[in-house]
Amino acid sequence: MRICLLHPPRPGGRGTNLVPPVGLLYLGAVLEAEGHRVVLLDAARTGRRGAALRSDVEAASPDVLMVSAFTSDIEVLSGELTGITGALPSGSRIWLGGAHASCAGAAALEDLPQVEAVFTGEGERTVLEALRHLDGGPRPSRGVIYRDDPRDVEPGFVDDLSTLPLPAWHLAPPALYRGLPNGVVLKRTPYAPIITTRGCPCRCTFCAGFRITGRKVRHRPMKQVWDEIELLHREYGVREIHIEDDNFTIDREYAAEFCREAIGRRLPVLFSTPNGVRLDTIDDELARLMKQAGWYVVHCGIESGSDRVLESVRKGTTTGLVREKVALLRRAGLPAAGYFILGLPGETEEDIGMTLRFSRSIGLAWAQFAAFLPIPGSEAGDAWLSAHDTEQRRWRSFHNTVCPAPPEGMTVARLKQLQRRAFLGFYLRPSPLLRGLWLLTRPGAAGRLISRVLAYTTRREAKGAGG
Ligand code: B12
Ligand code: SF4
Repeated sequence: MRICLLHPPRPGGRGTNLVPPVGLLYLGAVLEAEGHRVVLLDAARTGRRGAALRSDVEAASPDVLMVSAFTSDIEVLSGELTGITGALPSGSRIWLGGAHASCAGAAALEDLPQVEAVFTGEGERTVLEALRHLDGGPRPSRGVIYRDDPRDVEPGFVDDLSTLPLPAWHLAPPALYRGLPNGVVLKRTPYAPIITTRGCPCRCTFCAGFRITGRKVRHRPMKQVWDEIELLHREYGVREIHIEDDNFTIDREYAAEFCREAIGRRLPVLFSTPNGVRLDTIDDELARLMKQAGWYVVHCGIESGSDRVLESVRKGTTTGLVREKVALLRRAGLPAAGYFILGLPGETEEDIGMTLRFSRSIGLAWAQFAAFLPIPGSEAGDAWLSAHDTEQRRWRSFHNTVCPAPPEGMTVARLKQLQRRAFLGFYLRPSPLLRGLWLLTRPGAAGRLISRVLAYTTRREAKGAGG
């Protein structure tokens, strides 16, 4: 069959988070292995919308258009699908998977009337079963919700990651992805995201990762991971690898083994983990190994500088532990980048003040202050969404520069003001300022960095997107 994979345009045009859509590349690989003809349209990268995107889809003439979308993409995608549907050959269908589909489940069918089926969890197995169903096979028993039978079902997961082929990198050569990737800090281009493990057993209330990749941690065999890294370096000139696992260091031994392998192979590539690692999983030896392996920054999910809030969101860490581990990283020669969330449910201005002061007092090199997002499917997100009306649930505001869900008693404007204060207070100091200037020297980074700074310090409504 002819399959068109679509990474939709980000709200407002090209996003500042420009990452090859590795989930779609996994799907591309399993589809090609079954003999399907696959085209990828990455409109998040090209910025193509409206008539231009419609003609791209028309040229691909797919039997199935497979779309991967974040919740923040849904309103823009809905407009695009209205046009695209008319450009599809008769009898073709549109399927949706990815973050929004997995997090919202059957409700995603209401968001997008053109979609025939919504895929939840990891799609590599389910999508093949669903294609076989088009040829008369049985319907998949899990991982897909059809419009004509919109019951929530168990998500699909791949138990044994060693059975998966390498992502179809030829569909999205990394050199086409320029600018600021996830985590902002970048030393070398081209960069490429890879996944070494899937799943996270932790239960942070604000996170919906488990809806997509589950709570059970599964590893790819080390050899397969390194085959991919070697391929990326050799065939695509990649010089920096971004491990986008939910929690790369959750299995300390696996992470250490990865680092030892990197040290032994001596490939000229750098590493980072821009999705953030849990600080409680880092010890002296692992930090030293990461440094030797080629990490030059460690992004850390810190979330709050208030122990009361850390406990209420079930982070399972304390401010004391965070302070100790950031110091440990620095002793190993690794600057730390801290991720914080402002406006978590039940937070007060006093808690946020503690976070701001804490972020400046623990020796972080970089900090990012996201506003709480009520992600459907997460414990805190579902609680917020069920208590608020649809106008407040507009998906285009679903971005953490927009502060769509301030805690009880706080306005959107006030939370935005505190977010601005957090960024300015952190970065308007001599050493963070110098590091920011260093970033401007990175290829293609200046425009994106400036748009990102403006998004976090000024924006109240989602126009562009970035993280
Ligand atoms: C890396 C990452 C990013 C990266 C890159 C992701 C990308 N592909 O472009 C970047 C930095 C861009 C990003 C951004 C954001 N992210 Co993010 N991200 C992740 C993370 C950690 C891993 C995603 C990943 O690469 N997974 C690996 C690949 C293999 O999986 P996958 O892409 O999901 O694809 C698989 C399935 O979803 C499925 N599938 C995907 N598409 C399709 C399509 C079809 C048709 C089918 C059948 C199947 C299918 O099959 C694939 C293979 O198994 C997840 C956590 C998680 N556990 O998923 C959060 C996560 C998805 N992100 C999240 C959030 C909140 C955001 C932001 C909104 C944050 C912000 N800045 O405000 C933004 C939104 C995007 C934007 N506007 O920039 C949330 C949920 C989002 C939601 N419901 O929309 C998650 C779950 C984390 C959390 N805190 O809970 N993110
Ligand atoms: S925030 Fe990180 S540690 Fe917490 S549940 Fe999500 S992936 Fe796991």
